[in-house]
Amino acid sequence: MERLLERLKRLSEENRIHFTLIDPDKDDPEEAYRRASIARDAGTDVILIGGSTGVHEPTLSETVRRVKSLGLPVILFPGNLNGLTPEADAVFFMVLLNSMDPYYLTGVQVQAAPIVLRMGLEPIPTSYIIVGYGGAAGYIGRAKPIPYEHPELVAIHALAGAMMGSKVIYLEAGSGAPKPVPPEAVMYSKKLLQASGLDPILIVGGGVRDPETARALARAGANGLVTGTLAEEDPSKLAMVIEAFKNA
Ligand code: 1GP
Repeated sequence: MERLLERLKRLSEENRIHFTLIDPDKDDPEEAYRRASIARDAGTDVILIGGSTGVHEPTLSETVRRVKSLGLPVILFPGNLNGLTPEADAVFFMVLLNSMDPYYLTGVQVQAAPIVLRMGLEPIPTSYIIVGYGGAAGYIGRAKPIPYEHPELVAIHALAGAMMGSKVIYLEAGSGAPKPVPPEAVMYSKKLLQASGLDPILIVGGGVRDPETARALARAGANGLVTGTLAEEDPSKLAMVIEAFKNA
């Protein structure tokens, strides 16, 4: 069977990928199912499930089971060890590249690695880079967010992530960010990633609420867009954002 990473790579080469993020701390399994089904109808490709705080493993497993019944791939987006469940297809095996805390750089990965193996989850090596606002992920992950005004710093973090072996580079402004990752940061990152010849999948998320922003990020070179809050606050807009991102 095709591995999910290969499928993501193929999807990103054919077009672009939209991810819908569901936080199992905010939504119970039924609500998560409802939200994911709206997102599927709006054209999302992949469901990400995870959050920074309050993840209760049995609820997480039930949420993944319910959401998986919709037929979309489900990737875990864990904030910690409690974000793992064998019910999912894969896990973003992440290093929070600009964390100041060794726990988020190697500690949690060492703890998680044998569990991921035992669960049979496909690990997708991912560099997670916090920009600007940072939100709960930045605070909990003890990140030193890269200022919005320094897209060149974002780009060299992305490049370092690729050179260390990440197949996915995730630029994160933080859930509910008042300002998303600037398109310049995506553009500079894409340029360096392409120049490296490694060309991992470049994903961006946090604070994207309108089609114009989604289009600008796509044109800057993003292969993937993550939205979470939008599906909670304004599901009617979701289809427009996805359409704008994919057909930019
Ligand atoms: C957060 O990037 C995601 O990890 C999604 O952010 O909730 O602001 O869409 P939003």
